[in-house]
Amino acid sequence: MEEAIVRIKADLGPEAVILHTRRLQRSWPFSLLNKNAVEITAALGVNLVDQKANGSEGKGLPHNNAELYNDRFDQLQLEVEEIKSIVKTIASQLTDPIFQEVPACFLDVYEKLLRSKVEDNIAKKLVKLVRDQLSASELADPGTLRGKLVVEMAELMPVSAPLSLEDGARKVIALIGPTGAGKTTTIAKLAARYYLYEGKKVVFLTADTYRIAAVDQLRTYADIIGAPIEIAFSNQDAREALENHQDKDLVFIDTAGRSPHNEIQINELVGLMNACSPDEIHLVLSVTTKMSDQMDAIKRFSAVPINRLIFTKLDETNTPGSMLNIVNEMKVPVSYLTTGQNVPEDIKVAESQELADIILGVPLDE
Ligand SMILES: Nc1nc2c(ncn2[C@@H]2O[C@H](COP(=O)(O)OP(=O)(O)OP(=O)(O)O)[C@@H](O)[C@H]2O)c(=O)[nH]1
Ligand SMILES: [Mg+2]
Repeated sequence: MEEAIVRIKADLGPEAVILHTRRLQRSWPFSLLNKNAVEITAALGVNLVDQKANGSEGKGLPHNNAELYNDRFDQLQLEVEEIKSIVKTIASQLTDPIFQEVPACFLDVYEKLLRSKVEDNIAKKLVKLVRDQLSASELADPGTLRGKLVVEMAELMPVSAPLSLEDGARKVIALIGPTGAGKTTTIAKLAARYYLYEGKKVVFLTADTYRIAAVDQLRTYADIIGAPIEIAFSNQDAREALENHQDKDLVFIDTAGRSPHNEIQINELVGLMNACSPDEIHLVLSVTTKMSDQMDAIKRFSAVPINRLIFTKLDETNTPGSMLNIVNEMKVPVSYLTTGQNVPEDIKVAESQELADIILGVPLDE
């Protein structure tokens, strides 16, 4: 130990500080070199002048080296704890047989999926699917691997074609979902598009009569595109409104946001859907909502025969992996994605590969 310290002082000068020492028992098989060794970590430490220049003396610069190193040590200890916990998570995954004998880029992919908040079991399933289908040389190529992954993800996320309108046949579309998910805004986007770009005759029907502002919001959009709006206070009103607008191409039914925790509200919604028997019922979910709340919502709304999913607010999240979890759980195709507040611009027809790309972090194109 003394010998080592002398060498450190010779190398680093008298200011050198010992950070860590360790005695090592070396024993080499069949060797005459069996002897003890010491390992010492030393440093010249931090430049006090630089710290001052950076203005980091805010809470009082330590008065001497000992204090400075104590501070540094505490900070390092925190960092080490953090690194230990990350390593622990990754290490626990590495023991999973899935990660045996696959190239390191698999971990990259896996980590990307988890960071996007794809559920662990789905991420692992994808890794396994891709591994089983590619040869060793294909696996070694990140491009091929990613391409295959996108294909497998896309397969898990079916989409529906956009609203298709046969001549003469009216289509009734209802949007349901939790409060503030974007139902009204999405209806406005869809209606405006079909009216402006395809010249379709559109009518709005709102059953959201709990708040005056809600009716006004939809009325504003109806006024802009010059479409009629019907307000249904009861299921009977809704039936009559549908009766009165036989000549339209598209009926959009806007519903009040429902708290997934309120059974009565959900039952009311079921009643309204029965009264209107829409051709399509789209469940609108915001990707900014946390996963457990999303799962709660889909459980409650499953009382309604949902046949499409719309994901909103893709512009506001960097964890869009919840889309994959939800589609995988509900087995219902995705119809539209919305990407901002602008009516009618910020909406796109969902495509499976694009959904996969978004989840893997490809930015939304403008
Ligand atoms: N950033 C972003 N905001 C959106 C998007 N879609 C809707 N919003 C905003 O989300 C808020 C709620 O939208 P609404 O359309 O009123 O939601 P809703 O589901 O009808 O809400 P309730 O009727 O209260 O249940 C509004 O401020 C919208 O502008 C989107 O794709 N991106
Ligand atoms: Mg609304």
